[in-house]
Amino acid sequence: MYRENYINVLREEIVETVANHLSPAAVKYGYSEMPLETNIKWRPMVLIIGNYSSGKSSLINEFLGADLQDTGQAPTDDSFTVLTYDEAADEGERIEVTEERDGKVLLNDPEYPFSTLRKQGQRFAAHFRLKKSNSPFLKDLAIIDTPGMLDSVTERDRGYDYQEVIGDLAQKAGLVLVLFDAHKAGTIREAYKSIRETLSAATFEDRVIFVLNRIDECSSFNDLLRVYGTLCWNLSQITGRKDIPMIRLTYSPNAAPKATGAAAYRKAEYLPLLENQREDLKRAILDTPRRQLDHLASFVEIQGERMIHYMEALSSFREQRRKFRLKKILTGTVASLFFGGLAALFIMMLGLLDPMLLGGGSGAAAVLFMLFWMTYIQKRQEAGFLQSVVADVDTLTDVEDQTRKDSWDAVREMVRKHLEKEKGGYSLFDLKRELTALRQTVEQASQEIREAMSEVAALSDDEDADFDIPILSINEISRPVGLGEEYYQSFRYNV
Ligand SMILES: Nc1nc2c(ncn2[C@@H]2O[C@H](COP(=O)(O)OP(=O)(O)OP(=O)(O)O)[C@@H](O)[C@H]2O)c(=O)[nH]1
Ligand SMILES: [Mg+2]
Repeated sequence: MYRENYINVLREEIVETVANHLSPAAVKYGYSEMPLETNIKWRPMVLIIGNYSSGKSSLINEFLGADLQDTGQAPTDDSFTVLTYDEAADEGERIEVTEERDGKVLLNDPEYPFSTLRKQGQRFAAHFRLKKSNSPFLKDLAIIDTPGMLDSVTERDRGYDYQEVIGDLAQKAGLVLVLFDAHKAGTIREAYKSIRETLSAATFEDRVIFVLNRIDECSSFNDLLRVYGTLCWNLSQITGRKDIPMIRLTYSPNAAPKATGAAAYRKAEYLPLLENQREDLKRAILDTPRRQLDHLASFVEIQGERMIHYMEALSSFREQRRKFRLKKILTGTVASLFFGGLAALFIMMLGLLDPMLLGGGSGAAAVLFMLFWMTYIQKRQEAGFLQSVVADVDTLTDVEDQTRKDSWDAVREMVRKHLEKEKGGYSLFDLKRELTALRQTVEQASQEIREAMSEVAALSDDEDADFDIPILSINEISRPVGLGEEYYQSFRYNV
């Protein structure tokens, strides 16, 4: 219990760190439209995807200990269902659905992390819902049951972008189970592609578990081996890799028809050997909160690194523009002086040699020219400068190693779009100050999170202790919204 609580508190603290120390600058400088914690603020989630009738809902019911999800032959359920724990419900009662919420509430209530799916529209909202239950399995995690995958032609009729929804949910999830049934493995290709594209390569292996389900339907052990072999081959085709990911083999005893006679005897020979696979799978699912912590720790490091790179590029743009401006002002001044000289010459040629007239005339000409230079010529040159930087944003940064290259790849387009839209209209002074603060925050937070994580690894379940002390001291430093001077000072003197 202690370990679970520690994990929960640590998760909340990491989310708080992101919300207080990363999000304000992320939103202010257009690094992210939504606060960065939108995707990670809720409970750890397990996303279950797979072909239709691959037994997703049956397996979920098996784990939850009651038939909370509809199951059936042929495509049964075309909705995304979030199953979560009802803190208010009585645990001793029969396991059941205690409350339901529809998609609109889920997409609009800031308590939930699904606002990013609003853009999928009405049809999606109508196929999205939440069920609360008193199943103890859900105490520290939520499960998302998904509509079965169909072939790609039928997918287009859904009225929302199915692949995009899967990709979005996979990003929020701490664990993704990809289910296959013995008969069809091919239709998984597109969903696989979308999760491969949205999940970072660093966490992909740790985040996805492949499951061959309904193995009780194989007619013999040999048949199971054949099915397994086919799935491995299909997976290597889909993933484009020679090494096969680990595949768990399981089935849902409650969904499997009770076989009798010779068939039962045949099945009995291999099924008992594989019972432990379902237990392993269950353990892996229950370990999602701990896995999620790993993701959150790398989330802070990766997002921090990228944000720093992003803000460095914006800062570099303003530095370059300042140099460009100075150069142009200098050129303008020289040109104005020259123009003033020309005016003096012209006045002299007219035979007007009064020194007051000469001085006044040439001075006025110089000032007028300078005004013209500043308001027209220089403006145009600056627009040209902005365009040339936007066309080649790589000039804004050095990518000296692979880590920098990766973070630059992730933010390059964002930098370009931001410059194009905002045209550098932000205060360089504020930006630099916030960048310094961000560097310190990311360094301190990463270190504290790593330390707390090794404490989690060392904790055993039955340890009993009090821990109302905040785990991450970085959260003691409060930050007023808008990252004003006050914040900066308090940060400086506290760290
Ligand atoms: N023999 C056997 N049948 C199963 C197993 N799991 C599910 N079934 C049956 O397969 C059918 C489909 O199961 P569901 O759990 O509805 O599958 P699903 O993946 O949720 O399907 P959709 O929601 O329609 O995509 C049902 O009739 C189940 O009873 C299993 O492990 N063994
Ligand atoms: Mg289902």
